[in-house]
Amino acid sequence: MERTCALIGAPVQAGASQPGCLMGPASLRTAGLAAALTGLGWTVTDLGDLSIGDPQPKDHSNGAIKRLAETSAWIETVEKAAFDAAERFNFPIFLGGDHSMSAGSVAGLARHAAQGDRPLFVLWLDAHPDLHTLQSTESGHLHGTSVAYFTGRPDCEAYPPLAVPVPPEQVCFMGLRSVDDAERRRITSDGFEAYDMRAIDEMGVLTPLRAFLDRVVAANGVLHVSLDVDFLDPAIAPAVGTTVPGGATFREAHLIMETLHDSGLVRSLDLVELNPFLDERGRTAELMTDLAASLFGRHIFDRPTRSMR
Ligand code: NNH
Ligand code: MN
Ligand code: MN
Ligand code: MN
Repeated sequence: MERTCALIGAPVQAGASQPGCLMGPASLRTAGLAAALTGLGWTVTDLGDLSIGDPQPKDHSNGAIKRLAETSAWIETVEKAAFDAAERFNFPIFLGGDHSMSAGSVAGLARHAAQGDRPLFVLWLDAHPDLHTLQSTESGHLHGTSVAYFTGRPDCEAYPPLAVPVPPEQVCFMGLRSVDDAERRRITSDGFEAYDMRAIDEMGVLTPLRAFLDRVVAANGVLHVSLDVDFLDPAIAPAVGTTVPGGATFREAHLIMETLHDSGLVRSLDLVELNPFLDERGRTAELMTDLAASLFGRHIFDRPTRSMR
């Protein structure tokens, strides 16, 4: 199999509660992401950073919303870049940037997967489900709206039109521990697969992950992974504006990545919400890089894999 990987920087911070994610792509590059993947046998092409022009201001009836025009422009730009990268490379990695960029990456990847008649599944590793619409967000921070957008929920019409929505049943949340009321209602009513931190405490990460991967295989799907820094416990990953105590441990996160690698199902990755201004001597950037390396096949010992494909 050809192993070509593209790095695409999306220095977007308009959707976050505080500035700093702008520096995320640079920090991940500094941590040695490209070299780590090259060392694992991948041909890595760094496509540099995307940018948007100066968008026209956009008003919205929800007065809480912050920086709608910029976020919208980023979604449109990242959507196109994701579609193109999936066309040209086996494995695009999107370097954030706040999580609003995943509204664009997932939308573009879903459009590409549909062209090949494959359903796109999404593993959303995050303390938050990011399921607010433009009506329901109270904070107005638009990084909390990505999943609502790419699953095609109403009340996201101020964003760019969505070509191919991802059905909620094809989305799996792991690591949830900060869920707003409107989001909780949608998770139960819309058929998302959702594992909160209590579920991980009780079962570990493998049982839920394998249940989801079995569904991806059964549907002949392709899988996208969206990794928000705040999925991880703040004790090991301090570089994020929205730390929530009680997150995934170092080994839980690596075991997820190792298992995803063995599955052979993953075709793309977002590394998002890294705020290098809040990091400690680059440790969060290094951890995110090491987690990506595990997803790309770095391992301790060889072992017979529970091969899925
Ligand atoms: N649900 C909150 C909001 O909408 C928090 C979202 N923040 C995130 N999401 N970091 O991953 O404001
Ligand atoms: Mn193609
Ligand atoms: Mn998020
Ligand atoms: Mn989050």
